Amino acid sequence: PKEIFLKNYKEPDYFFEKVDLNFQLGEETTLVFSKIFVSPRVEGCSAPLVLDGVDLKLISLKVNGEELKGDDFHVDSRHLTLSSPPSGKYTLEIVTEICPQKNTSLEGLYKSSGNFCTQCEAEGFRKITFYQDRPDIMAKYTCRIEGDKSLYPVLLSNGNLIEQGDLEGGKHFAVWEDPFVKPCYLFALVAGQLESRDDTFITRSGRKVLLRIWTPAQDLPKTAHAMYSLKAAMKWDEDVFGLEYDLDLFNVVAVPDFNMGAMENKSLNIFNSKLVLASPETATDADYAAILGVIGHEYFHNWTGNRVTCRDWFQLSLKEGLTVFRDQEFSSDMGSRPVKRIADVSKLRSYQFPQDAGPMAHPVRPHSYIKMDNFYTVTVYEKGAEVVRMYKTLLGASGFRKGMDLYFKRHDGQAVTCEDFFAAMRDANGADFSNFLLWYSQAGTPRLNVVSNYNTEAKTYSLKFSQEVPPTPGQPVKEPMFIPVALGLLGSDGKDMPLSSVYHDGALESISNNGQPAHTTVLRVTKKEEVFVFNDIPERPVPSILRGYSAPVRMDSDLTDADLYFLLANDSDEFNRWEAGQVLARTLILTLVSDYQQNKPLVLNPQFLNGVKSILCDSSLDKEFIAKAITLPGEGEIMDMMEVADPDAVHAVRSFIRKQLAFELEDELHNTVKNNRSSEKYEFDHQNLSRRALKNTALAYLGSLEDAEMTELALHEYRTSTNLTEQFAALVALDQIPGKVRDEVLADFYNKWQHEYLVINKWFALQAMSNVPGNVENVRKLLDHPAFDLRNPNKVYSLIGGFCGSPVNFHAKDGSGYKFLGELAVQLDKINPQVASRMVSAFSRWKRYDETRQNLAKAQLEMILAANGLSENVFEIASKSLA
Ligand code: HT7
Ligand code: ZN
Repeated sequence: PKEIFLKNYKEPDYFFEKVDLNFQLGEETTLVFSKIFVSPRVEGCSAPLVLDGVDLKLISLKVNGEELKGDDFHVDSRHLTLSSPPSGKYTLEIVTEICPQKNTSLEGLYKSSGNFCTQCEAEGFRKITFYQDRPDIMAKYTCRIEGDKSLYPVLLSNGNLIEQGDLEGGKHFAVWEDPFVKPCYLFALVAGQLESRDDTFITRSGRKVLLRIWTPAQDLPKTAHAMYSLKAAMKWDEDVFGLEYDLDLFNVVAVPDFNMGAMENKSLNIFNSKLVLASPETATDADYAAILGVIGHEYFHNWTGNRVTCRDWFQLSLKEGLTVFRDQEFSSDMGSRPVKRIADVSKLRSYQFPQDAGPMAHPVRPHSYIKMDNFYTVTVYEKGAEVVRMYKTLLGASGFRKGMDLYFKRHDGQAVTCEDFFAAMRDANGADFSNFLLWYSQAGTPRLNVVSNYNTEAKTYSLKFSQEVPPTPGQPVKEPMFIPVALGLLGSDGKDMPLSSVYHDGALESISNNGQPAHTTVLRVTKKEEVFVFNDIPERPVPSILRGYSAPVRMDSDLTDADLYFLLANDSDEFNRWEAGQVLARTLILTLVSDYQQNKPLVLNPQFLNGVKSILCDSSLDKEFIAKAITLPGEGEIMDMMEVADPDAVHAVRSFIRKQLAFELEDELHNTVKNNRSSEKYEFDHQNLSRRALKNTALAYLGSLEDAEMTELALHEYRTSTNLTEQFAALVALDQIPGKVRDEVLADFYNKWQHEYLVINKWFALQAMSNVPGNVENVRKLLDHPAFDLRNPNKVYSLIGGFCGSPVNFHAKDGSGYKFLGELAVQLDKINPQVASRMVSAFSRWKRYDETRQNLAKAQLEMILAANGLSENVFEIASKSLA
């Protein structure tokens, strides 16, 4: 397979100004007619025109209306080449035949539950017709769709509907015109039996926009929350960024078969139905929150991605990092900002940090790829969002807004690069960002070390920062990064000290907040080693460093346990309050893991117990915050910090701590469950979801006690709950207690929800993630369950993905978990390479484990690589993992 490099980017020789598409949808095959208006970038260009095309049958090819003869062009399995196209402007007319019914890869045009739909990002358009399938080719499109009227009563594409009517033979047609230029990855077509929930939104300039959410008729009642989310997102983007929607119609379609979460096609967003459909009985609070965030995310792409797009796929974070940042901010404003920040940072630590430390580590802007689909990663998305967040931390909200305004002013309608975004932020603010661009090019999570010193006589407090960026594949040596460190200093009264000046780099810098001393300041750490000295500090403070997690780094400091307990109790920055508890928990778990490995008895530190108790019982705190603060760091996060990851020891220790906490705090936890039961009808608002979050966290702790009383309590919650959030939490609590009750309740849940496929996916995931010894056999049986289907990505992610995410059974020492994944990956690759490669990623950190596990995982990767007809997707992940 061919590797593609950023450094080899070349502007296209030809632009496409306009594209007219015509689809004749059929039951066996579909015909695609395309008419492209080509113009050379440089007058007189005589370079060959190379079009991408995969799995296409060429029926006819005309240039300026004349059919081309065989020796005027060349077709192979990937390209159609015109070796000497006309000079100047010309039209190209291409007819291709495709088979959407046989397309199980779910890219290009395919069928999902009887309906036609498309997925063109990143390189799916080449499976529809021959085209320059690259994002810097921006054209205006029209799309005519013809199909059977009874089978496909609804025909949708991008832009405005300009014509529709009936045809002979029970067929009908629709013509859509998109007035905005777009790259082909934003093209979309949907045809099928769908109904819509309609609403309107009046933009701030007074335009009326019709909003339509399309699903099969029976699911329409479950689209209310998605519609609410869409309207909230439209309003938020106007309020916060001054960005208004630009067409009179916005369509959202929910489909059950989709490789990712959703797709921002211009004015025709296509969604995985799990991110649209919700009712209190069939979706949890987490689902409601995900719908809010992803509906927002796709809508926000209309400006950050569609109006201004990426020059090439290496720039993916330009649109994804920025849009994730925007959806994070949206969700923060709609709920609790600190809790959202905690959730986002936890995700970064659990998934992105391990990726940044493994064989697939790549910069936010990768240097090369074999298959672009493999680079829709937590690094590009989540770390990319952290990079955008750092601009805001450095510039403040108004400076950031100025930068965004300039970005749109300069680049509307263009395909641009990460440097263009950087330049807009810099120029709009006259800012000095020194080496900030390294965040785009250097992979690896920087390590930041902080040493403090208080000088009692001089009343100065110094912080010495040193940083190191670890080597990653292809990047053995790194330069120091620009790390914004948001910082506050707490006095012994627990309050923030006023900060007026800091001595740094031979100069005294004043710290002011509109003329007043500040309580938080942002230090610019740019060198390998650097000292900041604060003056007029009356007593030794406790520093609150990296407030709000101001940079995506791993930080070590000389804070003592006493300092951390002090921060846990007093920090005005809620993120750092939570963080202090997490640092204490991580240290505790790692200490006990070492005891466990040496067969020493495990003992819970009483100070830690008291810390958890005081948080649990502090009625002044937000309940959702309490739920987060009493939750221990995940097993993956802990393993990521170990020299040699030991899944059994980490699981045993984490379970021990949970059980001890539950035992010691049984009364408090019991009261928490009792006092937070639902009495009224389900509402997805902060007060109610916080209450449910705390209740469910307490119930999960109690479930770990595995005794009859707790089983009874969880059963009671299971039976009396009126919403899935609480019912499923009760099921999770019961799932921890092996035995008859667990089996009965799992069967009951299936019987109750068997007609709700999204709920059944949760049932698959729960069983897949179970720590019951030898669970691989149960998972194998579930593969044959009538509700399971290897062709449906959601089911694969639930069952196979769920299993691979469970440290105990996936990493079973007998290799049974690895064997299971190896076999399935090969099978799945024949159906859907994108999904298969995502599953194979579970092997990528195999070198982190002991020798026995390493050998077993390596053998599976080698077996996968030796498989016949392996896709490029899986090849890239498996070969890079082995390297
Ligand atoms: N921009 C969308 C990316 C996407 C995608 C990429 C590869 C293969 C399938 C895909 N489906 C959607 C989603 C987003 O980030 O908004
Ligand atoms: Zn996106």
